Amino acid sequence: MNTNRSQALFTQAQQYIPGGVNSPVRAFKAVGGNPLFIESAKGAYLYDADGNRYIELINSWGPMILGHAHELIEEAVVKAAKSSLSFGAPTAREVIIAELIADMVPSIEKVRMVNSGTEACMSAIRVARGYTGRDKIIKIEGCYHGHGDSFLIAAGSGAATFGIPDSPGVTRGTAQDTLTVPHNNLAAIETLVNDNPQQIAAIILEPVTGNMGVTLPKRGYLEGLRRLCDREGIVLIFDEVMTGFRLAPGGAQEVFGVTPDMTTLGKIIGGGMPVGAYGGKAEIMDYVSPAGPVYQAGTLSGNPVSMAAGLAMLTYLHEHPEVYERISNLTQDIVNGIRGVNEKLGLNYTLNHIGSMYTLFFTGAEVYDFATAKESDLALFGRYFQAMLQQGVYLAPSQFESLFVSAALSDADVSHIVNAHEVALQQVLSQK
Ligand code: KE4
Repeated sequence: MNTNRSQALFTQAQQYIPGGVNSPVRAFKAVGGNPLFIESAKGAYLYDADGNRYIELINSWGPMILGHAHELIEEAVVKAAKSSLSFGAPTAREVIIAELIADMVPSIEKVRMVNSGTEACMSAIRVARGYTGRDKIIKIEGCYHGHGDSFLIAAGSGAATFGIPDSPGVTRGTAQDTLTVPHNNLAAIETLVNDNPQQIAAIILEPVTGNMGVTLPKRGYLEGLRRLCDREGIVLIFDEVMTGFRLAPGGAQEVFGVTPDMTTLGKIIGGGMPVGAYGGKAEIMDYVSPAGPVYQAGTLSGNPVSMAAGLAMLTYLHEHPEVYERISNLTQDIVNGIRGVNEKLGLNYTLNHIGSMYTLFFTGAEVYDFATAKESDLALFGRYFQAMLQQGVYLAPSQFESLFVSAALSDADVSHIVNAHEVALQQVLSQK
Protein backbone atom coordinates (compact mmCIF):
# COMPACT_ATOMS: atom_id res chain seq x y z
CA MET A 1 0.00 0.00 0.00
CA ASN A 2 1.55 3.31 -1.11
CA THR A 3 1.56 5.91 1.67
CA ASN A 4 4.30 8.19 0.32
CA ARG A 5 2.19 11.34 0.44
CA SER A 6 1.27 10.71 4.08
CA GLN A 7 4.93 10.12 4.93
CA ALA A 8 5.99 13.38 3.23
CA LEU A 9 3.21 15.30 4.98
CA PHE A 10 4.18 13.80 8.34
CA THR A 11 7.83 14.82 7.86
CA GLN A 12 6.76 18.35 7.02
CA ALA A 13 4.16 18.47 9.79
CA GLN A 14 6.76 17.66 12.46
CA GLN A 15 8.61 20.86 11.58
CA TYR A 16 5.68 23.03 12.60
CA ILE A 17 3.35 20.96 14.82
CA PRO A 18 4.47 19.18 18.03
CA GLY A 19 4.79 15.52 17.07
CA GLY A 20 3.27 16.38 13.69
CA VAL A 21 -0.30 16.12 14.97
CA ASN A 22 -2.86 18.25 16.76
CA SER A 23 -3.83 15.49 19.17
CA PRO A 24 -1.34 12.86 20.45
CA VAL A 25 -3.23 9.65 19.76
CA ARG A 26 -3.30 10.49 16.04
CA ALA A 27 0.49 10.03 15.81
CA PHE A 28 0.25 6.20 15.88
CA LYS A 29 2.87 6.09 18.67
CA ALA A 30 1.03 3.21 20.37
CA VAL A 31 0.97 1.08 17.21
CA GLY A 32 4.19 2.03 15.41
CA GLY A 33 4.62 3.40 11.93
CA ASN A 34 3.59 6.84 10.78
CA PRO A 35 0.09 8.29 10.76
CA LEU A 36 -2.01 8.39 7.63
CA PHE A 37 -3.07 11.84 6.50
CA ILE A 38 -6.74 11.75 5.57
CA GLU A 39 -7.89 13.65 2.50
CA SER A 40 -11.64 13.03 2.58
CA ALA A 41 -14.37 10.74 3.85
CA LYS A 42 -17.85 9.73 2.76
CA GLY A 43 -20.26 7.39 4.52
CA ALA A 44 -18.29 4.49 6.00
CA TYR A 45 -15.05 5.21 4.14
CA LEU A 46 -11.91 7.27 4.68
CA TYR A 47 -9.59 8.21 1.82
CA ASP A 48 -5.97 9.01 2.66
CA ALA A 49 -3.60 11.41 0.90
CA ASP A 50 -2.40 8.58 -1.35
CA GLY A 51 -5.91 7.62 -2.40
CA ASN A 52 -6.15 4.46 -0.28
CA ARG A 53 -9.66 3.64 0.98
CA TYR A 54 -10.39 2.36 4.47
CA ILE A 55 -13.53 1.15 6.18
CA GLU A 56 -13.74 3.46 9.16
CA LEU A 57 -14.26 2.25 12.74
CA ILE A 58 -13.17 5.40 14.60
CA ASN A 59 -15.63 7.89 13.06
CA SER A 60 -13.62 10.85 14.38
CA TRP A 61 -13.60 9.17 17.85
CA GLY A 62 -17.39 9.04 17.94
CA PRO A 63 -19.12 12.04 16.28
CA MET A 64 -19.78 10.53 12.86
CA ILE A 65 -22.54 8.16 14.05
CA LEU A 66 -24.43 8.62 10.74
CA GLY A 67 -21.25 8.23 8.68
CA HIS A 68 -19.13 10.92 7.05
CA ALA A 69 -20.45 13.84 5.01
CA HIS A 70 -24.09 13.11 5.82
CA GLU A 71 -26.13 15.40 3.56
CA LEU A 72 -28.39 16.65 6.36
CA ILE A 73 -25.45 17.83 8.48
CA GLU A 74 -23.59 19.28 5.48
CA GLU A 75 -26.63 21.24 4.31
CA ALA A 76 -27.19 22.66 7.80
CA VAL A 77 -23.57 23.81 8.07
CA VAL A 78 -23.44 25.37 4.60
CA LYS A 79 -26.74 27.20 5.17
CA ALA A 80 -25.67 28.56 8.56
CA ALA A 81 -22.23 29.60 7.28
CA LYS A 82 -23.84 31.91 4.72
CA SER A 83 -25.20 34.05 7.60
CA SER A 84 -21.73 34.56 9.14
CA LEU A 85 -19.79 32.07 11.22
CA SER A 86 -20.09 33.69 14.61
CA PHE A 87 -21.83 36.56 16.37
CA GLY A 88 -20.70 36.22 20.00
CA ALA A 89 -24.30 36.88 20.91
CA PRO A 90 -27.25 34.64 21.80
CA THR A 91 -29.17 33.00 18.95
CA ALA A 92 -32.51 31.19 18.72
CA ARG A 93 -30.75 28.00 17.59
CA GLU A 94 -28.98 27.73 20.97
CA VAL A 95 -32.35 27.78 22.72
CA ILE A 96 -33.74 25.09 20.45
CA ILE A 97 -30.77 22.74 20.93
CA ALA A 98 -30.71 23.33 24.69
CA GLU A 99 -34.38 22.37 24.92
CA LEU A 100 -33.78 19.29 22.75
CA ILE A 101 -30.84 18.16 24.92
CA ALA A 102 -32.92 18.66 28.07
CA ASP A 103 -35.63 16.55 26.43
CA MET A 104 -33.24 13.76 25.38
CA VAL A 105 -30.90 13.46 28.39
CA PRO A 106 -32.60 12.36 31.66
CA SER A 107 -30.28 14.27 34.03
CA ILE A 108 -30.28 17.56 32.16
CA GLU A 109 -32.66 20.38 33.14
CA LYS A 110 -30.23 23.14 32.10
CA VAL A 111 -27.17 22.97 29.82
CA ARG A 112 -24.24 25.19 28.88
CA MET A 113 -22.56 24.80 25.47
CA VAL A 114 -18.75 24.87 25.26
CA ASN A 115 -16.25 23.91 22.55
CA SER A 116 -14.87 20.51 23.59
CA GLY A 117 -15.33 17.61 25.94
CA THR A 118 -12.35 18.84 27.92
CA GLU A 119 -14.00 22.21 28.47
CA ALA A 120 -17.23 20.45 29.47
CA CYS A 121 -15.50 18.29 32.07
CA MET A 122 -13.31 21.08 33.45
CA SER A 123 -16.37 23.30 33.82
CA ALA A 124 -18.53 20.61 35.41
CA ILE A 125 -15.91 19.99 38.08
CA ARG A 126 -15.64 23.71 38.83
CA VAL A 127 -19.41 24.00 39.16
CA ALA A 128 -19.57 20.95 41.45
CA ARG A 129 -16.88 22.50 43.66
CA GLY A 130 -18.70 25.84 43.69
CA TYR A 131 -22.05 24.21 44.43
CA THR A 132 -20.77 22.02 47.30
CA GLY A 133 -18.07 24.34 48.65
CA ARG A 134 -15.76 21.31 48.69
CA ASP A 135 -12.36 20.93 46.96
CA LYS A 136 -11.67 17.25 46.31
CA ILE A 137 -12.91 15.10 43.43
CA ILE A 138 -12.76 11.36 42.88
CA LYS A 139 -11.58 10.18 39.48
CA ILE A 140 -11.56 6.59 38.24
CA GLU A 141 -8.22 5.16 37.06
CA GLY A 142 -8.31 4.67 33.32
CA CYS A 143 -11.18 7.07 32.69
CA TYR A 144 -10.29 10.09 30.55
CA HIS A 145 -12.04 13.43 30.83
CA GLY A 146 -9.89 15.56 28.53
CA HIS A 147 -6.66 17.35 29.30
CA GLY A 148 -7.79 19.58 32.21
CA ASP A 149 -5.17 19.66 34.98
CA SER A 150 -7.52 18.06 37.53
CA PHE A 151 -7.79 14.98 35.33
CA LEU A 152 -4.14 14.44 34.32
CA ILE A 153 -3.58 12.62 37.58
CA ALA A 154 -2.06 9.19 38.08
CA ALA A 155 -3.10 6.89 40.88
CA GLY A 156 -1.30 7.58 44.11
CA SER A 157 1.27 4.92 44.96
CA GLY A 158 0.22 2.29 47.46
CA ALA A 159 -2.02 3.46 50.27
CA ALA A 160 -1.65 7.10 49.25
CA THR A 161 -4.87 7.65 47.39
CA PHE A 162 -4.35 11.29 46.59
CA GLY A 163 -3.29 11.71 43.00
CA ILE A 164 0.10 12.53 41.63
CA PRO A 165 0.62 14.63 38.48
CA ASP A 166 0.42 12.50 35.34
CA SER A 167 1.97 15.20 33.18
CA PRO A 168 4.66 17.82 33.66
CA GLY A 169 2.96 21.16 34.16
CA VAL A 170 0.29 19.78 36.48
CA THR A 171 1.07 21.03 39.97
CA ARG A 172 1.08 18.96 43.14
CA GLY A 173 -1.34 21.51 44.48
CA THR A 174 -3.81 20.53 41.79
CA ALA A 175 -3.08 16.83 42.10
CA GLN A 176 -3.75 16.73 45.84
CA ASP A 177 -7.41 17.54 45.21
CA THR A 178 -7.91 14.63 42.84
CA LEU A 179 -8.31 11.24 44.51
CA THR A 180 -8.17 8.15 42.32
CA VAL A 181 -9.65 4.67 42.64
CA PRO A 182 -9.85 1.57 40.43
CA HIS A 183 -12.92 1.26 38.18
CA ASN A 184 -15.86 -0.91 39.16
CA ASN A 185 -14.77 -0.93 42.81
CA LEU A 186 -17.54 0.50 44.98
CA ALA A 187 -15.81 -0.51 48.21
CA ALA A 188 -12.70 1.49 47.31
CA ILE A 189 -14.81 4.57 46.64
CA GLU A 190 -16.80 4.11 49.87
CA THR A 191 -13.50 3.93 51.79
CA LEU A 192 -12.17 7.05 50.08
CA VAL A 193 -15.36 8.98 50.84
CA ASN A 194 -15.33 7.84 54.47
CA ASP A 195 -11.67 8.86 54.77
CA ASN A 196 -12.50 12.33 53.44
CA PRO A 197 -15.78 13.25 55.16
CA GLN A 198 -17.55 16.35 53.76
CA GLN A 199 -14.54 17.00 51.45
CA ILE A 200 -15.57 15.34 48.19
CA ALA A 201 -17.29 17.70 45.73
CA ALA A 202 -17.81 15.21 42.92
CA ILE A 203 -17.25 11.73 41.60
CA ILE A 204 -16.72 11.76 37.82
CA LEU A 205 -16.62 8.68 35.62
CA GLU A 206 -17.36 7.30 32.19
CA PRO A 207 -20.42 5.11 32.98
CA VAL A 208 -19.41 2.87 30.08
CA THR A 209 -15.72 3.47 29.50
CA GLY A 210 -14.09 3.97 26.15
CA ASN A 211 -10.72 5.32 27.25
CA MET A 212 -9.34 2.14 28.78
CA GLY A 213 -11.12 0.32 26.01
CA VAL A 214 -14.78 -0.59 26.48
CA THR A 215 -15.68 -1.78 29.97
CA LEU A 216 -19.21 -2.14 31.33
CA PRO A 217 -20.31 -1.14 34.84
CA LYS A 218 -20.54 -4.17 37.12
CA ARG A 219 -24.01 -5.01 38.42
CA GLY A 220 -24.99 -2.49 41.10
CA TYR A 221 -21.94 -0.25 40.57
CA LEU A 222 -23.69 2.80 39.12
CA GLU A 223 -26.63 2.35 41.50
CA GLY A 224 -24.19 2.17 44.41
CA LEU A 225 -22.50 5.38 43.32
CA ARG A 226 -25.90 7.05 43.10
CA ARG A 227 -26.79 6.00 46.66
CA LEU A 228 -23.37 7.04 48.00
CA CYS A 229 -23.58 10.48 46.40
CA ASP A 230 -27.13 10.99 47.70
CA ARG A 231 -26.02 10.04 51.21
CA GLU A 232 -22.90 12.22 51.21
CA GLY A 233 -24.09 15.24 49.21
CA ILE A 234 -21.56 14.50 46.47
CA VAL A 235 -22.25 15.58 42.86
CA LEU A 236 -22.33 12.49 40.63
CA ILE A 237 -21.03 13.38 37.17
CA PHE A 238 -21.38 11.02 34.21
CA ASP A 239 -18.87 11.87 31.51
CA GLU A 240 -20.93 10.90 28.45
CA VAL A 241 -18.74 12.65 25.91
CA MET A 242 -18.41 9.26 24.18
CA THR A 243 -21.63 7.50 25.24
CA GLY A 244 -23.97 10.48 24.98
CA PHE A 245 -26.36 10.12 22.04
CA ARG A 246 -24.26 7.04 21.11
CA LEU A 247 -25.67 4.23 23.29
CA ALA A 248 -29.19 5.69 23.19
CA PRO A 249 -30.75 9.13 22.72
CA GLY A 250 -30.27 9.55 26.48
CA GLY A 251 -26.87 7.88 26.57
CA ALA A 252 -25.67 5.38 29.18
CA GLN A 253 -27.86 6.95 31.86
CA GLU A 254 -30.91 5.99 29.80
CA VAL A 255 -29.58 2.46 29.14
CA PHE A 256 -28.67 1.72 32.78
CA GLY A 257 -31.47 3.74 34.40
CA VAL A 258 -29.16 5.66 36.74
CA THR A 259 -29.46 9.45 36.66
CA PRO A 260 -26.39 11.50 37.61
CA ASP A 261 -26.53 15.06 38.96
CA MET A 262 -24.51 16.39 36.03
CA THR A 263 -23.57 15.09 32.58
CA THR A 264 -20.77 16.13 30.26
CA LEU A 265 -21.24 15.79 26.52
CA GLY A 266 -19.22 16.17 23.32
CA LYS A 267 -18.50 14.46 20.01
CA ILE A 268 -21.94 13.53 18.54
CA ILE A 269 -23.51 16.69 20.02
CA GLY A 270 -21.57 18.74 17.44
CA GLY A 271 -22.07 16.39 14.50
CA GLY A 272 -18.34 16.71 13.79
CA MET A 273 -18.03 20.40 14.69
CA PRO A 274 -16.16 21.42 17.88
CA VAL A 275 -18.91 21.30 20.52
CA GLY A 276 -19.03 20.21 24.14
CA ALA A 277 -21.67 20.75 26.77
CA TYR A 278 -22.30 20.23 30.46
CA GLY A 279 -25.65 20.18 32.17
CA GLY A 280 -27.67 18.79 35.01
CA LYS A 281 -30.13 19.76 37.70
CA ALA A 282 -31.29 23.37 37.45
CA GLU A 283 -30.41 23.80 41.14
CA ILE A 284 -26.76 23.07 40.31
CA MET A 285 -26.58 24.72 36.86
CA ASP A 286 -27.99 27.96 38.29
CA TYR A 287 -24.62 28.32 40.02
CA VAL A 288 -23.07 29.01 36.59
CA SER A 289 -22.36 32.65 35.68
CA PRO A 290 -24.19 34.88 34.98
CA ALA A 291 -27.03 33.12 36.84
CA GLY A 292 -24.69 32.29 39.70
CA PRO A 293 -21.15 32.83 41.00
CA VAL A 294 -19.19 30.08 39.19
CA TYR A 295 -17.44 31.65 36.22
CA GLN A 296 -17.21 29.94 32.83
CA ALA A 297 -17.18 31.55 29.39
CA GLY A 298 -16.24 31.06 25.73
CA THR A 299 -16.00 33.28 22.66
CA LEU A 300 -17.26 30.62 20.30
CA SER A 301 -19.51 28.73 22.69
CA GLY A 302 -22.82 28.01 20.96
CA ASN A 303 -21.59 29.49 17.68
CA PRO A 304 -24.22 29.35 14.95
CA VAL A 305 -22.43 26.95 12.58
CA SER A 306 -21.57 24.37 15.27
CA MET A 307 -25.09 24.64 16.63
CA ALA A 308 -26.51 24.10 13.15
CA ALA A 309 -24.49 20.90 12.79
CA GLY A 310 -25.34 19.72 16.29
CA LEU A 311 -29.03 20.54 15.94
CA ALA A 312 -29.26 18.70 12.62
CA MET A 313 -27.57 15.67 14.19
CA LEU A 314 -29.57 15.56 17.42
CA THR A 315 -32.86 16.26 15.63
CA TYR A 316 -32.20 13.37 13.26
CA LEU A 317 -31.33 11.00 16.11
CA HIS A 318 -34.35 12.15 18.12
CA GLU A 319 -36.69 11.59 15.16
CA HIS A 320 -35.07 8.33 13.97
CA PRO A 321 -34.47 6.15 17.06
CA GLU A 322 -34.28 3.20 14.65
CA VAL A 323 -30.68 4.30 13.99
CA TYR A 324 -29.74 2.82 17.37
CA GLU A 325 -31.12 -0.57 16.52
CA ARG A 326 -29.30 -0.49 13.17
CA ILE A 327 -25.87 0.36 14.61
CA SER A 328 -26.33 -2.12 17.45
CA ASN A 329 -27.20 -4.89 14.98
CA LEU A 330 -24.24 -4.01 12.74
CA THR A 331 -21.97 -4.10 15.79
CA GLN A 332 -23.40 -7.42 16.94
CA ASP A 333 -22.69 -8.87 13.46
CA ILE A 334 -19.07 -7.65 13.64
CA VAL A 335 -18.66 -8.99 17.20
CA ASN A 336 -20.19 -12.36 16.30
CA GLY A 337 -17.94 -12.60 13.26
CA ILE A 338 -14.79 -11.73 15.21
CA ARG A 339 -15.68 -14.16 18.00
CA GLY A 340 -16.32 -16.88 15.40
CA VAL A 341 -12.88 -16.33 13.85
CA ASN A 342 -11.19 -16.29 17.26
CA GLU A 343 -12.90 -19.57 18.21
CA LYS A 344 -11.87 -21.13 14.89
CA LEU A 345 -8.26 -20.11 15.57
CA GLY A 346 -8.44 -21.30 19.16
CA LEU A 347 -8.01 -17.80 20.61
CA ASN A 348 -9.81 -16.56 23.72
CA TYR A 349 -9.27 -12.80 23.40
CA THR A 350 -11.70 -10.71 25.43
CA LEU A 351 -14.16 -8.62 23.42
CA ASN A 352 -16.26 -6.10 25.37
CA HIS A 353 -19.13 -4.41 23.60
CA ILE A 354 -22.34 -2.51 24.09
CA GLY A 355 -24.51 -0.85 21.46
CA SER A 356 -22.20 0.45 18.74
CA MET A 357 -19.03 0.51 20.88
CA TYR A 358 -16.57 -2.37 21.16
CA THR A 359 -12.96 -3.20 22.00
CA LEU A 360 -11.05 -6.39 21.22
CA PHE A 361 -8.48 -6.86 23.99
CA PHE A 362 -5.42 -8.98 23.31
CA THR A 363 -5.76 -10.78 26.63
CA GLY A 364 -7.85 -13.68 27.82
CA ALA A 365 -8.50 -11.94 31.13
CA GLU A 366 -11.89 -10.45 31.94
CA VAL A 367 -11.41 -6.71 31.37
CA TYR A 368 -13.38 -4.58 33.84
CA ASP A 369 -10.86 -1.92 34.91
CA PHE A 370 -7.58 -0.32 33.85
CA ALA A 371 -5.36 -2.93 35.53
CA THR A 372 -7.03 -5.78 33.64
CA ALA A 373 -7.05 -3.79 30.39
CA LYS A 374 -3.30 -3.34 30.77
CA GLU A 375 -2.84 -7.12 30.74
CA SER A 376 -3.33 -6.91 26.96
CA ASP A 377 -0.41 -7.67 24.65
CA LEU A 378 0.24 -4.17 23.31
CA ALA A 379 2.93 -5.25 20.84
CA LEU A 380 0.55 -7.79 19.34
CA PHE A 381 -2.18 -5.16 19.16
CA GLY A 382 0.20 -2.84 17.28
CA ARG A 383 0.97 -5.51 14.69
CA TYR A 384 -2.73 -6.35 14.38
CA PHE A 385 -3.58 -2.66 13.86
CA GLN A 386 -1.07 -2.41 11.01
CA ALA A 387 -2.27 -5.66 9.45
CA MET A 388 -5.88 -4.43 9.53
CA LEU A 389 -4.79 -1.21 7.82
CA GLN A 390 -3.25 -3.33 5.08
CA GLN A 391 -6.65 -5.02 4.78
CA GLY A 392 -8.31 -1.61 4.38
CA VAL A 393 -9.80 -1.36 7.86
CA TYR A 394 -9.02 1.72 9.98
CA LEU A 395 -9.08 0.98 13.72
CA ALA A 396 -8.32 3.22 16.69
CA PRO A 397 -4.49 3.36 16.96
CA SER A 398 -4.48 2.27 20.62
CA GLN A 399 -5.55 -0.79 22.58
CA PHE A 400 -7.13 1.50 25.15
CA GLU A 401 -9.83 2.94 22.93
CA SER A 402 -13.36 2.07 21.86
CA LEU A 403 -14.27 1.46 18.25
CA PHE A 404 -17.40 3.18 16.99
CA VAL A 405 -19.76 1.74 14.37
CA SER A 406 -21.69 4.13 12.13
CA ALA A 407 -25.04 3.69 10.44
CA ALA A 408 -23.29 4.04 7.06
CA LEU A 409 -21.72 0.56 7.25
CA SER A 410 -23.16 -2.03 4.86
CA ASP A 411 -23.43 -5.76 5.39
CA ALA A 412 -20.65 -6.12 2.81
CA ASP A 413 -18.48 -3.82 4.95
CA VAL A 414 -19.20 -6.03 7.98
CA SER A 415 -18.08 -9.10 6.02
CA HIS A 416 -14.95 -7.25 4.90
CA ILE A 417 -14.12 -6.34 8.52
CA VAL A 418 -14.55 -9.91 9.73
CA ASN A 419 -12.54 -11.38 6.84
CA ALA A 420 -9.82 -8.77 7.38
CA HIS A 421 -9.74 -9.73 11.06
CA GLU A 422 -9.05 -13.37 10.18
CA VAL A 423 -6.31 -12.51 7.66
CA ALA A 424 -4.70 -10.00 10.03
CA LEU A 425 -4.76 -12.40 13.00
CA GLN A 426 -3.24 -15.24 11.03
CA GLN A 427 -0.59 -12.86 9.74
CA VAL A 428 0.45 -11.45 13.13
CA LEU A 429 0.29 -14.76 14.95
CA SER A 430 2.57 -16.36 12.35
CA GLN A 431 5.07 -13.55 13.08
CA LYS A 432 5.17 -14.35 16.84
P1 KE4 B 1 -12.22 16.51 23.79
O1 KE4 B 1 -11.62 17.65 24.60
O2 KE4 B 1 -11.16 15.68 23.09
O3 KE4 B 1 -13.33 16.99 22.86
O4 KE4 B 1 -12.98 15.53 24.81
C1 KE4 B 1 -12.26 15.00 25.89
C2 KE4 B 1 -12.96 13.72 26.34
C3 KE4 B 1 -13.71 13.76 27.50
N1 KE4 B 1 -14.37 12.66 27.95
C4 KE4 B 1 -14.30 11.48 27.25
C5 KE4 B 1 -15.05 10.29 27.78
C6 KE4 B 1 -13.55 11.40 26.06
O5 KE4 B 1 -13.49 10.22 25.39
C7 KE4 B 1 -12.86 12.53 25.58
C8 KE4 B 1 -12.00 12.50 24.33
N2 KE4 B 1 -11.80 11.20 23.75
C9 KE4 B 1 -10.59 11.03 23.00
C10 KE4 B 1 -10.53 9.55 22.57
N3 KE4 B 1 -10.07 8.73 23.62
C11 KE4 B 1 -10.52 11.97 21.84
C12 KE4 B 1 -9.40 11.67 20.87
C13 KE4 B 1 -8.19 12.55 21.07
O6 KE4 B 1 -7.82 12.81 22.24
O7 KE4 B 1 -7.64 12.99 20.04
